[in-house]
Amino acid sequence: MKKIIAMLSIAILLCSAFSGMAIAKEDSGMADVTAASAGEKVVKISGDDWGYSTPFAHYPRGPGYIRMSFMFDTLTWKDKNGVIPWLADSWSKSYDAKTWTFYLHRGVKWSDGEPFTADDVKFTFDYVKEHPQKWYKAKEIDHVAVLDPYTVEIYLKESRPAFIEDVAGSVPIIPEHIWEDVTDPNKFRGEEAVTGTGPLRLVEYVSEQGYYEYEANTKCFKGKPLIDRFISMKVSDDALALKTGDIDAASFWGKEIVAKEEFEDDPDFEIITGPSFWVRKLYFNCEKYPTNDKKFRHALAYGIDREKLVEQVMLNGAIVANTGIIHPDSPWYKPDLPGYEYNTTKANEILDSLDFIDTDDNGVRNYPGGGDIEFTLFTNTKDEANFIHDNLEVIGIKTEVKAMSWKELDPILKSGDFYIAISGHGGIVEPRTLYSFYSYQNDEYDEIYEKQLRTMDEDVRKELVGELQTIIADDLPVYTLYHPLMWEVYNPDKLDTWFYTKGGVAVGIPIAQNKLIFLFDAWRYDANEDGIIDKSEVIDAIQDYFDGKITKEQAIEVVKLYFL
Ligand SMILES: [Ca+2]
Ligand SMILES: [Ca+2]
Repeated sequence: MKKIIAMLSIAILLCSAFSGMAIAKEDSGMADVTAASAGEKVVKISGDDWGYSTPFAHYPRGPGYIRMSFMFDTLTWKDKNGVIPWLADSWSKSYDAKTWTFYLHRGVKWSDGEPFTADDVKFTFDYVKEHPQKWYKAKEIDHVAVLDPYTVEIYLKESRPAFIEDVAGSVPIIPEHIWEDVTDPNKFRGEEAVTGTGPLRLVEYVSEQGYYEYEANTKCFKGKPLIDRFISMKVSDDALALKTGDIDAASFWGKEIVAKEEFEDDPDFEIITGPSFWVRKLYFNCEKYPTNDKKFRHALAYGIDREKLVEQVMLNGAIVANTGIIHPDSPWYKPDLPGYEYNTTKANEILDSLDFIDTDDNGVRNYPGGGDIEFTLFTNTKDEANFIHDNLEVIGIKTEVKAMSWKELDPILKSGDFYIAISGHGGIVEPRTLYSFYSYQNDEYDEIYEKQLRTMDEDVRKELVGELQTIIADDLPVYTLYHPLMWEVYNPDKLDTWFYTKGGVAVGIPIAQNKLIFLFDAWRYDANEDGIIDKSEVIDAIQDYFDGKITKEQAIEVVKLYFL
């Protein structure tokens, strides 16, 4: 008790010191500081059109989810160290991981002023069962019970030890009072549709220009955002736009390593390096002849020089991928899987053994007693496809490269109207990324996938996840090509809070646009990252307060951590 009183009196002393000096500052006529804090703080990034930012209308890829997550919060979230409480302060699970109880944060309000309660959580899961969100269908939910306005229990049909990672940390909660009357959520637009609890609120969206303009949600339960306005828009050249100040931050990856390097010695910019949790793959249609033949898939894998692709096309801005999909830095990674090292002799032998012989001597192998083996190679990036086109030509397989946007490519993969295609995705840090392969059907695989979901013992689960990777690497429904390296380049004068999320944002999105960058975090003052706010770090915070960079309340939060 004595200690608490001592702490309080020091804190009070500091607080009064703050207010005294704040007055002194104003009296001394520091107009520039006042003007800076009165002016709008706008941060701009580059980006495409990723659909309207609701859980039902965003484009189902990482950047679409990210733009939606600025408004819509989840029960838990992740920062650079992993899972953190968010709409839920804490949670517990039953012994079998079938019942999950969440204790919600009190005093959270939707951006229209209505209170957020356990009813909204129950409503969300009930609603999603009838109207699937872009990335979530609530299939594993049995029912949800509201115990009181701040306690909610989620009952699952089966054990789900990774419920936090797989569901609670990624399913956006929506306000019941708004969505209860919405019958076609995919088409719901306007101010009401983007009512959320998060730090920003969408105020303008222009699809053709990929233009998103967000305003700070000053009533956000995590505190007033650090910026007033956030804009994401299409620019023709990210590096150039950064230099001219048209944008304040941009993501670079893979072969853009060259553009990134331009900023390395530029004192106006900072660079952080990402986790590379993304994979580019060659997809085979496993339901159509001849790509439904595993031996044929193996032949093509031997015929593709991944090392050279990484070196010459990716300019070493990538690493050769794990054939089991999961990234080598993930705890779920299964090492030592076959890589199908470039070997045209082996490729040719397999193709010969399948009776794919160039009978008419035009350089392209023929089907037994039929025409040339010729495919359209669908892709969204031409140069990689051209490289593979040339590789396959060497082993007598003819391809025609057809490049298009993600939005055109994704439906083709889904429809199965292809033989081979190049695509990719993030999330390759968690087992749930191993869920689907478009045309690939394998009952044994599906069984192991379902089993690992329910497995409580982490070591046993890891073995099962390893088995999945082994099956993929052997069966090759996809042949993984590379994991791109990633960087965020930003102007720290505009916003200096960028970071990469441990395990990726939500379902493993490896982009540095976690909404936490918009919010004050007293722990950012732990400059030497020893988990302790030291005296010198408190002094930094107080200095920042006097420089007008943070508010009095924020400085006090740092001071409080010092006394913890
Ligand atoms: Ca031929
Ligand atoms: Ca420290």
